[in-house]
Amino acid sequence: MKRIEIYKLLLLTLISIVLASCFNSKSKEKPNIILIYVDDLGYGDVSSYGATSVQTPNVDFLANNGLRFTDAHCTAATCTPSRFSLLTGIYAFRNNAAILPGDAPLLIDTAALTLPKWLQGEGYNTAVVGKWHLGLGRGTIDWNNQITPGPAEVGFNYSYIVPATTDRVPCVYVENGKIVNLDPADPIEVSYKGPFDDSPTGLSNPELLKMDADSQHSNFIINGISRIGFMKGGKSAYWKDEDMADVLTGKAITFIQQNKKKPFFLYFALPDIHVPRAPNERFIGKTTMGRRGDMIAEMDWMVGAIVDEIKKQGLAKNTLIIFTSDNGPVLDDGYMDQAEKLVGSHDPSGGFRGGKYSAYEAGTRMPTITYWPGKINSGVSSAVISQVDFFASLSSLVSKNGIGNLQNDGQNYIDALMGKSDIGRDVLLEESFTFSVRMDNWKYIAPMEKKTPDWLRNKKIETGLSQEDQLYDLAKDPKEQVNMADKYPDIVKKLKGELEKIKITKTVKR
Ligand code: NG6
Ligand code: CA
Repeated sequence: MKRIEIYKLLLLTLISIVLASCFNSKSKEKPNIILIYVDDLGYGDVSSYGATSVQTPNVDFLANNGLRFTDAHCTAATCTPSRFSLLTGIYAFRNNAAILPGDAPLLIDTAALTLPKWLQGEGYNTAVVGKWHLGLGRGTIDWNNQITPGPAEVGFNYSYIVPATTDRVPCVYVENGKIVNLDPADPIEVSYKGPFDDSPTGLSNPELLKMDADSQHSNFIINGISRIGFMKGGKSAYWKDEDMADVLTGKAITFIQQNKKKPFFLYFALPDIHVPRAPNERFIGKTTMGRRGDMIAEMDWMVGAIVDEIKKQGLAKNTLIIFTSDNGPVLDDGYMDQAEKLVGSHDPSGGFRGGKYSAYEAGTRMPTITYWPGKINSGVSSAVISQVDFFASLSSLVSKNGIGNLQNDGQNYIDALMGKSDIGRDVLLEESFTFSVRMDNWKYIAPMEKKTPDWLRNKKIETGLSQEDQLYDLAKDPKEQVNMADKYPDIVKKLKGELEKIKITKTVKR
């Protein structure tokens, strides 16, 4: 072979090596995404958002070194609807999503394209660890066999879940569709209709309880805590509430370790700080606010453990972490855990009105932080963000065309999430037991059409529900005190029109 031909050959080989390595590193460059989704954490519940009665150094680390949002929202003031929208990019009302009992069927259509399913198509390994609360199975669930459909059919390669919430049966973990540690000789049954036998309940045997509860939460007792609903069997599989933070954080860390070589999506859905509040003893007394404050300290530890693991594995530069919550804060949510008595000067709603279940701002305005060293500069953003946009936004981060022309309610605000733009939503929908719509400085709360449920009426919370139109000027009146609906009928009409536009949007194409 002539020397010139040898050079040509060498050059060609070199070019193909360079091209191949570019291609490979490109797929490796897809960022890992960790979504830390806290339960019932209010805008004012962490120190980086103004709390002083509790310190949250790990959340504050993300806030100080990432982007802290001041006007970011979950889609609804309760859990199931927010989680539905987060994973599907569709408003919860289109699917009648409401708080689910623990034996409800899977709420998400298994044919629907979801955020985790779409990421799987992009080469991601996906996991949900923690609270699910989106239903399981179809119709009657056989808890003793493979429970399906569930997270796997929604797009998660791995799942280790609390099926509903920690105040609802069944109080067992489900890993990849199977109840963990279930003894086949002691099969498990679940009912929300009535007791199976004369096992003690919170009502019949209050002396067995670690904390008293209201009548809804006074059914079957597990680990000294009465729950909503009844169970039979499955004793070896019962969870211990005080160990839950360790168990779930451990599962999340194992998933990270096992997937460090390929892009992954971890939806870490913390059961903290939802009731029943039973933190690990390491956190008891960490605050002066009793169990609710101590749960915040536990939640902060969980966040720190994940961030430390990411650093330890050398993944920080290639991992986007999003920290946020599913609905606003609540003090008394059914258990006598002294949250109201011990709250002191702490304001869980961070200066806004309302909280969990409420149409007022604190129902959906969430502490929200994006953290990605080297890619996101530290700072504060006032962009109006909704979690319904996470699917479209994250998809455009992962691939140039994102989810393309998939028609759902979400829009692409990746530039806002990355701190490249301050432009967020023009129109923001907030779901509660009614609808609120925000545009410019105005917030419109639609009259409550249905009857307010009794349990909600009996609570000491500001629901924001009224038979009248409500209009607030958030620029002058961020605490929503003065209803301006009579003074500005044209603005009411305009925002009502925006709400109608959202409502009549055509059903979603997959
Ligand atoms: C309510 C429960 C409350 C909590 C909530 C769900 C009663 C009286 N209240 O119905 O304790 O479980 O549902 O919370 O039963 S969420 O964060 O999952 O939406
Ligand atoms: Ca919640």
